[in-house]
Amino acid sequence: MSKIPYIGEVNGIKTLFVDDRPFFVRGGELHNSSSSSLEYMEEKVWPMLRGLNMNTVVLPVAWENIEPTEGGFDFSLVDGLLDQARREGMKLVILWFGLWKNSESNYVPMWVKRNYETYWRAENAKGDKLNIISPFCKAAVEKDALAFGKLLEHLKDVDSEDNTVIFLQVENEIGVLHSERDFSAGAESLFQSAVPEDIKTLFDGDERFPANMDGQSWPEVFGENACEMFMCWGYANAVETIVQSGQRQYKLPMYANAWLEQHPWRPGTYPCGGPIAKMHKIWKHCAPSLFTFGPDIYVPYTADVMDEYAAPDNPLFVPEVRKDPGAVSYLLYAFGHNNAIGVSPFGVEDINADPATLKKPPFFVMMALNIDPAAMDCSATAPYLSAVYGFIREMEPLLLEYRGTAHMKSFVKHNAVDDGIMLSFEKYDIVVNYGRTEEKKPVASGIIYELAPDRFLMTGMNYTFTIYPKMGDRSEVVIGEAREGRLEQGRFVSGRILNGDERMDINLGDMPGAVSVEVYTI
Ligand code: N0T
Repeated sequence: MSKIPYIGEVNGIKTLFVDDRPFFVRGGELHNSSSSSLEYMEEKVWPMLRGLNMNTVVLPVAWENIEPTEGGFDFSLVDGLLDQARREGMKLVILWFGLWKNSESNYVPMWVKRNYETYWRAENAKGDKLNIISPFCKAAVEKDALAFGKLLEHLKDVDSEDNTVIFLQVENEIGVLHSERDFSAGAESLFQSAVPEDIKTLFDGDERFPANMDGQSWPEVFGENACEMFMCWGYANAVETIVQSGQRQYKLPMYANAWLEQHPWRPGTYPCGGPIAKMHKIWKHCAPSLFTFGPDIYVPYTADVMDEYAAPDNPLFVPEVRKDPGAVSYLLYAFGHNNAIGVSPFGVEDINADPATLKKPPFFVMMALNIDPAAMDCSATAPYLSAVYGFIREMEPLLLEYRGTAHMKSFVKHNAVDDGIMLSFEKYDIVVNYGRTEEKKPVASGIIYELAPDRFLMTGMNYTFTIYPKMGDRSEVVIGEAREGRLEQGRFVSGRILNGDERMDINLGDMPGAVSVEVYTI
């Protein structure tokens, strides 16, 4: 048996290890229904993924796929997906669509759907049943946990030699939609009961809440935050039960993903109770077996979300992000700035598909997300995604060596009016000038390595740069030698020496590239 994938550290930075070596996930997530059919995968998915320089496919395995009748487990679909992935040389991140998928309970088996008395639903304030099994329904959580345990037991049997599955997502975009919380009788009695000791201790000293919480209920203690905190507590406890059941069988790393807190910003308009950034404290406390909470990013302020979710105790994994050419730039930034475990554009099989066959996202979704429809167009993405993923692969040794040091700095153009950044290094300051944002092109982004005080490696796309002395230093900085080139397993392979006219106009173009620069002062 080879070593099971795990989250370890390199230079103090949380890193995924597969086969005991650091592994950067260059992923893509499939549409929800693709992996429910092996034939569909063969015809419409795998051929579309070739040539993109991906190393990982993120795909759903649903409870209804593996336990069609109660206690009757069938892993033929899972086995088929594993075989196909191995043949394609891809790793898998499995999305466990159990009790909850985008809030609702649509992926539970029919025998669970029909038995709404045992597996009771959450309710809105008016007492209408929602299509969401309540996280406070112990019977349902136990059944999900049992099925998930069986899945992990099976993976241990069939995959512990190959490590095809590198980690799993548990449920999908959890939380109550269309209601600010679960008002069912089962939830209500807990909501009105005293806040549990551990939660009181967790928020001890938080000035938003009363100093003495003894014997007080959720609304008494947490006021207008009560609904969301209460639902987080309910969901996170349920998820921890499910995760533990799986990890008892086979201890693969696991995470949960979040539908962001976004327009129109009220809990219930986005799923209430999910692991959004401001709820990480309670989620981390109640679901400590998860290694991270990943953001699903469709909003235009992509880099801000990455920055918000990346934290020392929350290594960045982006399970879903837009896949237009502009968004490709953020993938480089995620590794360069946020030390990401991995990234994964959503619906990645569309990238190589005939654009005429693709469904457009509904207009109201685009409106709600404040996204220009052009920004969702992925018809021009393939060459850029392929190049950026190839580039990241060849950069891995540099990332591993320089991450966490002051000798590596990464940037991305945050929005159309963002025109650059000044980066401070030991002997020089470098001003990066971002290129214009153009439709169907990557936006400016890059990583600059300070290889020695006088030597820099500029990588990325769509920018120019000026190297200045430190403020107050009156010397003149001159580029002594500039070379264009490419990266190969962490080494710079030189192409032309850029002198003469070319030296006056050094820039990084639309495709990710590398320029090495040595300066001197006069
Ligand atoms: C995502 C994806 C998939 C009115 C949507 C995004 C995926 C799920 N949800 O294509 O269904 O499985 O995780 C939610 C963002 C919606 C904003 C709508 C505003």
